[in-house]
Amino acid sequence: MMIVNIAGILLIAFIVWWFWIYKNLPVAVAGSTAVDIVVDAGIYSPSVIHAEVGKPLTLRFLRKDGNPCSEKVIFGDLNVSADLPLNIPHEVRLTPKSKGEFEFTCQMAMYRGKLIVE
Ligand SMILES: [Cu+2]
Repeated sequence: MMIVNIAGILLIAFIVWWFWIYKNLPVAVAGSTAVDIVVDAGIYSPSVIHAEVGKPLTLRFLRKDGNPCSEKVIFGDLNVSADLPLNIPHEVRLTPKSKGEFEFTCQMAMYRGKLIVE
């Protein structure tokens, strides 16, 4: 009984870590060079990108996940989407027009990333 409880607590701790801590850790700052983002195992890495208003940025997605759902990356609020080929880097260029936080996701929003424009 005790072992079951401990296993349950460990499982909960793992889920919390996975969804709230680990997924939000990697951060990149967009500058004059492209930001490389790996799409694999349910995570955009890095998943938080900082950018500046009015400055063009290039996000270079490398999709390693064969799941067809991950082949699209959608920036809903920015009206930008792209098809990501498998294992071939694909560049998405955009220029944020306003400050704010803009989410980008795969088709079913299992993959989630955030563009923070300052
Ligand atoms: Cu998906």
